[in-house]
Amino acid sequence: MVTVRLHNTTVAKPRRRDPPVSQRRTLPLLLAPLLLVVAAGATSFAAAPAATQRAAEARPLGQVIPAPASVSEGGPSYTLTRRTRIKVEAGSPEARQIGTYLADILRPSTGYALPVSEWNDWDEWDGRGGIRLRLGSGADSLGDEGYTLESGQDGVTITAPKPAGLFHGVQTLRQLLPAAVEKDTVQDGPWTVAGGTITDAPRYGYRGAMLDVSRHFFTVAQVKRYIDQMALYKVNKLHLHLSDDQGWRIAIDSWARLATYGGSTQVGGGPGGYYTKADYQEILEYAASRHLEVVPEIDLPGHTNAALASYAQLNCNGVAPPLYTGTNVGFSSLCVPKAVTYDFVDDVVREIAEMTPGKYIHIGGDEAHSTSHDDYVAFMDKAQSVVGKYGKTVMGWHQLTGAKPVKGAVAQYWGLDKTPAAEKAQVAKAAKNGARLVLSPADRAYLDMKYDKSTPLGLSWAGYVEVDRSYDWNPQTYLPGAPAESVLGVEAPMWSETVSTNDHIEFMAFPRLPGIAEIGWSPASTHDWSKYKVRLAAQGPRFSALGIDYHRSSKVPWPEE
Ligand code: NGO
Repeated sequence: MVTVRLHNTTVAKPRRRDPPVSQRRTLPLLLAPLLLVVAAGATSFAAAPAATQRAAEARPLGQVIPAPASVSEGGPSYTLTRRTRIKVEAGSPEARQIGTYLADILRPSTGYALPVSEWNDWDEWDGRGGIRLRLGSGADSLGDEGYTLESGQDGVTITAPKPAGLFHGVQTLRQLLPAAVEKDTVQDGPWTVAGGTITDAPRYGYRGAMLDVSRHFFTVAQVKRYIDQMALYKVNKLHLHLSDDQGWRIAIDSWARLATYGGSTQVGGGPGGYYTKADYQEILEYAASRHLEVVPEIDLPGHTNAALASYAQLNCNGVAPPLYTGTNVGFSSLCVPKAVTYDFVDDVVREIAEMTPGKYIHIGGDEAHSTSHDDYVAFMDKAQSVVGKYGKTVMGWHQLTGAKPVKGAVAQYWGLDKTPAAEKAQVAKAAKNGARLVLSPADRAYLDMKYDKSTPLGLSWAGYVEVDRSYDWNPQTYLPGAPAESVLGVEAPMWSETVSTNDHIEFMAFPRLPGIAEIGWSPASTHDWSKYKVRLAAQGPRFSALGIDYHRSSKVPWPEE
């Protein structure tokens, strides 16, 4: 692993011993067959592909992903110069942190000093131009994550009720500047932002991406790199799948062997790894600095071979199975009748709850094929009450709706379009009874599915998921009968049976992740594949400038690079 400075943070860049995935033509990964039993007022944006844009021409204000809620273009543009300064709301450490984050992105490519300083007398602006990050001032209706961005002759002003809104506004500003602004060496300008106003706020509060760090372990630096990529598209939840049959990835003091032994391998037999509590803290802090909440998952009662291998007493027969490095699912289960099982669950949930500031703890609950239905229901009852006891909100895969979800529990739907109506109805019924939903339909939102049959990585049990298919669905109407208000949002899971490097993550996530992010953020009225694909195409040079090895899907009119 080599490290590079990216946006003032040391992050990992995959070492390119192999050619990037986008240049591979064959199928390099021969996996054991995966045995899965699937229970399973906006404007229109006339975007010009980047290659056809003249350098001096500012990109249209609406050429952003996710599409802003409302755009009003017009008036003079603003061009950054070496005199540009960044002024942030006085007295807000968070606003200052966001100003510094923005400066760290802009300085290497523009070569400008871009000093960051505090300001509080916004009516007495000194007229020298600049970027202003303002908190409050009448924008309260925009909620926790909304913002306005006003661009004119003397600068760009982002105003938000809360710091998260400022941060999202900064992502919009990044995308309004030429793609070369993302590079880490000095580039030619001009750095011009078109004139006008954007008023923006998200459709859903939950816009997630999941990383399976169990099937293959990813280092803190690798996770940080993905966090930075998520933040660019206003994703605000990082779901970490921290345990599975192949590896336990988080240190638990009271059950130390979970990590030291249970985390010692991965799919294919590599060395695996785990996060110490300090590592996990580092991920939490980094995510928080990008205004993302971490949702930790301990998958129970199935998908637990790594735990069962670490402690013999967790097995009904008292015998620890060997560690597992294949890709089958559904063969492991905690011992539901044993009391020690609940000591284990209590200790694990307590230690994770103590470390995690976010409100959710995800307890899995998928593919418990080695647990009887009655045992499953009994187990999920107890596990949910432990999550509640430690003050967190239960999240689980949607099989939880086949047990007794506690009030306010969040069920994560991972079925398919063709999942039997009865199963969808069970989820919708739970939603009518107060469960809330996060939608991750596997044949739409799973980033580990192949794009098409020639994709060199990924699985295909849910079918091929091309870029248009992953974008073209509506969370509000997706599950018939589920009340609209039960839908908290969407999440794009990245399972890692075939994914083991940042290059792999990036090839599978880009360009599908920005589409899921847009479904979560943008008003339904902006949803239009024919327009979206043009905006997506314009992101290609930005992906490249960031070193993201993306899939140049033939569905998207990418510019020449
Ligand atoms: C399923 C399964 C996971 C696999 C994944 C692969 C869920 C919720 N359980 O999704 O164990 O890794 O598919 O796509």
